[in-house]
Amino acid sequence: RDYMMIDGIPVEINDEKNLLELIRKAGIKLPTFCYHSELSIYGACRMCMVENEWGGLDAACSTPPKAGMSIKTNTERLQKYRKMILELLLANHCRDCTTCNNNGKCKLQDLAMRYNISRVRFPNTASEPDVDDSSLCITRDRSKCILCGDCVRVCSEVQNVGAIDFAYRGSKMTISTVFDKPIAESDCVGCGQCALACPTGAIVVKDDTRKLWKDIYDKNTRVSVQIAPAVRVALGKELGLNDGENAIGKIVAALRRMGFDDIFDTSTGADLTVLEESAELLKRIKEGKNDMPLFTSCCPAWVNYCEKFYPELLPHVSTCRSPMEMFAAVIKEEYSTSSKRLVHVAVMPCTAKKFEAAREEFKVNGVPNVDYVISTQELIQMIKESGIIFSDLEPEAIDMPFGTYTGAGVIFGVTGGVTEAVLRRVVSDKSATSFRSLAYTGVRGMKGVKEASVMYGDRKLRIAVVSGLKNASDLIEKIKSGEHYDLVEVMACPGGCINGGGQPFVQSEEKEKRGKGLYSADKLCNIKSSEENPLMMTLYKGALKGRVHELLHVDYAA
Ligand code: HC1
Ligand code: SF4
Repeated sequence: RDYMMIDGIPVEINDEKNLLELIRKAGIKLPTFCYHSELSIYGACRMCMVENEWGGLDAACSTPPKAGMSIKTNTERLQKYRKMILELLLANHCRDCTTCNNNGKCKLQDLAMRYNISRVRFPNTASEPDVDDSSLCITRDRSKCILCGDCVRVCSEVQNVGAIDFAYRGSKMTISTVFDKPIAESDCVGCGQCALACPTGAIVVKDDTRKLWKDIYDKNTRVSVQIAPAVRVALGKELGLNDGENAIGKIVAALRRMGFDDIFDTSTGADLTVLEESAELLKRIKEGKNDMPLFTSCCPAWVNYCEKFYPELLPHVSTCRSPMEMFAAVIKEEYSTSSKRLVHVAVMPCTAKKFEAAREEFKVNGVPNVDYVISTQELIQMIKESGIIFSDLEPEAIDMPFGTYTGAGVIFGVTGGVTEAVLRRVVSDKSATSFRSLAYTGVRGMKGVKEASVMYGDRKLRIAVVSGLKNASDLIEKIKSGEHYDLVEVMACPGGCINGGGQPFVQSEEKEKRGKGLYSADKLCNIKSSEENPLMMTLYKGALKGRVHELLHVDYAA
């Protein structure tokens, strides 16, 4: 076994990539702005410097651990050094913390507090706000940028989009789109991963809560809401629960107290998607045309990416609307005779859903089926504003008439979930053992690329599951060079919606807990397969009769 000394204590080295990981394993919260385990090392912020045994300084993020090494993480010199960096950053940063969208979530604010910075010795050189509000998904304010480059690296390395990059040099250095165009006119697909990675308020989720509050308070408006699968396992920690704990009952209770009139679960919409998407898959297989593989279509950032970077693949993208849009079309139909103005809200882990909701394809007479999308982060904000003590809430049930959903719908929120749900629908053996074995085909787990094969009659279905758009584009290149798949599930965010751009930021281990939370929620559902949801039959015989194509499908290739 290999050991090294950290602050005089021996720490075992396992497979830690760098000192930073080992130091954190040893229980020391070493500060950093620019280190993310999933991204390349940039080493620019210098906050993670440690002192080696010869008195030299090493950046912990870019130094590999070595047996016999000895370092100190907290000396007088390091304290001074870190304070100096923080003061320099603060001198150049706006200090309107109390009105910043990122107040309470900002790393700069957090570290300034941790290092007890009560005054800044340098003159204030902060620039005026420089806000780009053009995107429906994210808002940028360059004056709050600390040039850590996290957004640039996530956008190019994880998402293969490269919508933003460093521009200019020296004191003029900034993060910019090509030709400094508004972000909405760039290649940005709205995934929000940059906002998730941004340590300050320089990139944040677009805030739609103000207009929503207005509608909630308006007596002549009936506000219905649907809650996405991944939201239930991601807001607990911020509101006093454990990571990954399924909080759906408390969310329903909170929404009811806030004044929402009808509360539903997007998992019901996901059941509709499963039925439509499996039918489409089987039809395509039967017809044997040149339109395989079938790509899933529920992730709007993936659809945007496909439209922008691989338009020739659009005929391969499922014509199924996302669960959010299928369900919204059905809900708006159900309440179309209401005497009140109808507003339908979707609580989503995703920023790109804001864009999807505004797409022309999902409007009827110019009115969107989903009027607002509120991210998990915005929901947390609204719950806090309401003064609700979330952890004390008694869980409540969702409303009828759309009160039933299956485990298949719930697992949509984690990478591989859509595939597993579709497989539950298409396999002929519906026993518990058969469903359990589907879980072990390779579709589960947090890996960015997964493969599985399942027998359908005497045909072997080949399936790929990818999350993160870089993984998607690598797979597309493989397909283009001749690899065959029948079904490809793509989720733009690594890990799927549980790690959506609108969720509170967490480290990798916590993402896994969110995934596990959804699989536990599935276990609690007494119906596991979408076609067994009794509501489906009612819908297909009722509201959807003769209107399946109109309400549940969309042709992105058109
Ligand atoms: Fe998702 Fe979906 S799973 S896209 O990740 O298909 O956002 O949670 O609601 O629509 O159901 C997101 C999550 C979500 C849709 C479903
Ligand atoms: Fe890049 Fe996604 Fe951010 Fe757009 S939202 S800039 S695509 S990371």
